[in-house]
Amino acid sequence: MVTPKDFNSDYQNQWCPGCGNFGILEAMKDALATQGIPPEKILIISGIGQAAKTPHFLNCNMFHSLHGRALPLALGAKLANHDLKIIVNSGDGDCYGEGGNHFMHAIRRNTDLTLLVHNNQVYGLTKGQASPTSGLGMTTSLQPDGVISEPFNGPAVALSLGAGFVARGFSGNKDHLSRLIQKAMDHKGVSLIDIMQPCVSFNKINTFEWYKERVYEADNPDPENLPQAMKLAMEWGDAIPIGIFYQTKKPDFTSRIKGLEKGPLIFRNYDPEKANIILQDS
Ligand SMILES: Cc1ncc(C[n+]2csc(CCOP(=O)(O)OP(=O)(O)O)c2C)c(N)n1
Ligand code: SF4
Ligand SMILES: [Mg+2]
Repeated sequence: MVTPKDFNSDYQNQWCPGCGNFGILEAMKDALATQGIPPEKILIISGIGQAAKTPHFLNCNMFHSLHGRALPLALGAKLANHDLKIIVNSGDGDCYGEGGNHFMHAIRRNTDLTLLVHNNQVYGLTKGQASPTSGLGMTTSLQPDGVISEPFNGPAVALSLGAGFVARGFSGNKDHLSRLIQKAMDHKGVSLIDIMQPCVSFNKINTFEWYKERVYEADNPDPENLPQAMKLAMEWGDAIPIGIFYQTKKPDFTSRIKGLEKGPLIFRNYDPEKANIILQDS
């Protein structure tokens, strides 16, 4: 039997006390243990940022990569071994800003992975500058007159790009988030959970209290109804829905590749002579 404790790691955690990332970490341990997936069967990949430190604090295979570059690495790992369960932990800056291009193409390709975006609406690691999701008018050390650009809505963009699973979660509701993560991991193809994650040090607007007054649970009763999903994704302000906004089945990237039908590449024999022939011909 796998328990949440099996995922405890020895790395020293230096997130600020009270950070919303702790709720996400606990929800992940709970989800992985409830699913009974042993640590060695999971690969967690991240970019750079506070969110991207998450894999250090989980005892399983991990790759802490470059800013915005977790998704292409995940695609490479999936091509090498499409039996792996892959989770990507990314921040709002990492995924929607620096890695925005990869976000778009991971959805278009429908790479089979679960993408957890820790959305604290700031660049936490670099001390609180505005991120793509910061609200209009929010002041920061770098935006003393307030943010002047419209915030990026990850779930709405994912829906418009044809993502097969789109959800929003809240790090202050661990049980609900654990359920979302499990559903996302069961989904074949890319699954996005945009997680509202208070940054207690640098975001004094979108705090736990702010969210608790607004968040309500609302799965889309007809999960393939795209207009209804878009309505939920766009709802923001006095009331903010959390839940599964959209889910539909479609072939994932590796299942469309004929050469992978015989099983994962890592279990095949590597013949350097054949590779040399291709290299010489090219
Ligand atoms: C190519 C590159 N550009 C910029 C940085 C500096 N940098 C490190 S983390 C970060 C922002 C992280 O913000 P986010 O992804 O929202 O993560 P958070 O720390 O808020 O969890 C930036 C700009 C970097 N490390 N590499
Ligand atoms: S700076 Fe913000 S996101 Fe980073 S650990 Fe502290 S509270 Fe968490
Ligand atoms: Mg952030």
